[in-house]
Amino acid sequence: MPPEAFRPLGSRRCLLYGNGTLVDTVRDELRQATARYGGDVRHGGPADTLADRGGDRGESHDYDRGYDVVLALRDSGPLPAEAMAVDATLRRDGATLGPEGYALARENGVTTVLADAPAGLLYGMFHLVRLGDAAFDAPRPVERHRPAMDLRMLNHWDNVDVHPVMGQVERGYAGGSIFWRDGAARADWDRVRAYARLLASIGVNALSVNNVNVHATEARLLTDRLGDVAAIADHLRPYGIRVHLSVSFAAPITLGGLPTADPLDERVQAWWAETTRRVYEAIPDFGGYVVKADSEGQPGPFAYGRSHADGANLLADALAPYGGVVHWRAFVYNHRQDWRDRSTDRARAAYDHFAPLDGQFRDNTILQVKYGPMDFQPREPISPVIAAMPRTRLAVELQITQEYTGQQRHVCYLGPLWSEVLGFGLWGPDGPTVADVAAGTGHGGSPSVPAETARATVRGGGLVGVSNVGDDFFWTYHPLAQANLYAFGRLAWAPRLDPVTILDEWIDLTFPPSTTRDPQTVRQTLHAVMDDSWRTYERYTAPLGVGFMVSPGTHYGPDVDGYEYSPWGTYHFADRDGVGVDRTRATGTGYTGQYPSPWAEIYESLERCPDELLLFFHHVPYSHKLHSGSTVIQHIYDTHFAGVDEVVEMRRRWHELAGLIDPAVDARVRELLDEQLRCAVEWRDQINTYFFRKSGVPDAHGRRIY
Ligand code: GCV
Repeated sequence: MPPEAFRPLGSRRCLLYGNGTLVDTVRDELRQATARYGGDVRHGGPADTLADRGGDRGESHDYDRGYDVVLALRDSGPLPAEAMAVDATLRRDGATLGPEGYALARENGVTTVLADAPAGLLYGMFHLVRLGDAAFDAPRPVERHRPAMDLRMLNHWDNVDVHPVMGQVERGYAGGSIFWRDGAARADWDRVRAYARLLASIGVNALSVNNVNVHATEARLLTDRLGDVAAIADHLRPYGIRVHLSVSFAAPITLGGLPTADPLDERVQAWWAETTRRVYEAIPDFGGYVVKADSEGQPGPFAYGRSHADGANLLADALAPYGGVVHWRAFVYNHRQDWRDRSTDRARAAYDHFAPLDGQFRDNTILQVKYGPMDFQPREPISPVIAAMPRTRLAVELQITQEYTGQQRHVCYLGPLWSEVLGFGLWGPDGPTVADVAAGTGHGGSPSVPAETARATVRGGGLVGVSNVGDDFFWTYHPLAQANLYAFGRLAWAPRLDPVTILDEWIDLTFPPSTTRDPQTVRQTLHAVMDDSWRTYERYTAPLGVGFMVSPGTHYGPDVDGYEYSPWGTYHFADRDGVGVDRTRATGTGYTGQYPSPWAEIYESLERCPDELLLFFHHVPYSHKLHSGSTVIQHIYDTHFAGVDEVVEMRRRWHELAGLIDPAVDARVRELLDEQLRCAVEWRDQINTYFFRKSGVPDAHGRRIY
């Protein structure tokens, strides 16, 4: 956020009440903003607190000069009349704000933010920043704001050592890590602090600092390199962010010198208990562990004939005395598959492994499930695991880093995708949603747990996003990719927010209207370029939900058969007659049976399956008619021509911003739009040519196919 975003708040006279680290952060923010824009700040509160704050007295201004904003903890009174009135309304309604919520109101020319705990005050202050001038114009009745999800977490896939294949940040497209460089902590604390501030402004409250693929050096962050993690924690703490660590399941062997990592072995349990005790000694507010086990080569409990529940509970028990949680990832599948074997279906794997374990996990285990059954494709059905485990805390994992969505070289605003994911009715359009399960506010039950019981007992695990931030000048390489980080935080706080409204907020904060001579054009152009960019990306890449078709390894650019004969389990089965994966119960892998009704029937049925997922669930002839009226082959041609035309238009629109925004941002985006167009043309031509050659069916409109 440029300083200008703080002008409306910074030009006001602010009163702040309360104590604690996070309240001090609010005070410092207000001081900075008011010093720049002519307002002032008085940190009030009980007399004894003031006495501790010698410096504050000096710069506080006289009450009689009035004030425009009050930010207060409710128990720090006596408060000014306006705040007392808000408090009275809350009491009358019996409303609680929780540890992170706040109330906001405006009356008699005073804007008030009240919270029960310091984090609420911090988030309330950033709400005022988001509102800008609107926070200080018309009266506002008392509004209550509480996050939908308790845990709003980022995972960094950052390596301490530069990995020979994956580099400093696995699937990172924004330069190096902001935490690590060439085997050591960077200690560039200014950027870490600025990052923490940025994350607090969107409500993120947890962050893991290293890759889930834990290599040798990174494993030691748990023991002799714990000091590095503690130092990062010190810089995130003032912004209400708790640090988590990805750990290796084999750590008792590799770090502890034990002959085994068997979760039922008492020596292993004692090692984790003692190691975890030391972690909390160094970082008292440590959040917990993140684990990728028995997945893509990472060690896990299978080596000892134990289940994922045994493995997760081992760590959960070590963390429980300190209030920590273990995020155990459900991304488990066979990556050494034989492409000739049509019975193994990667999409089935997470459910097959985890659904039978429902009810066996400790309360402080959070099963972290990718939103789809495969791997963050631009279009996948929702993972059936999310509906299948009413007695397990589930977190839903999104990928903010754009591994499969253009790698921060393409404009691809993911707010609409995530909004669809979070709003998806797992038991039909009107039932509880993915967001309800992640938030712990609703569940439709399972064959063994009636919906009523599930609703009463479900506890949410929150939302997790794989970060897209690095040490690049623009933080996310593509300046417009910052909107994805922003949208992640806003949707974790309020999953029902409209993604276009979120984008509007981001545009106003990032390109404040006061910084350009034509704010209207800036806003309209950014919407024109970004609103539909995810669907544009979908149009010029793999069709109708079939997924992959990307270059193996890098995952950038087209390679239709790149994974077709590989062990990774990501196939499309195109031949001269048709394309798609038969995942039906009747004739295919049976995957559709992992869904509750009505989706089990809808996906099973060729007639009812939504067009956009057709090839994920069915193998069909090229002549198959879609609901749209088009055939599959004509749809492939049409969407690929349209996708490229849309990128041409995006580029044309962007060029209209010349002279209206920061030239450095303009230059970077122009350069990347050129690359996006080049890459989209490549996708179009390879996909269209491939399917034309396979099918022999010409384009109905006679356009150029090679
Ligand atoms: C961190 C995909 C990515 C891997 C990533 C993995 C995961 O397979 O390509 O780089 O590893 O997902 O989520 O663990």
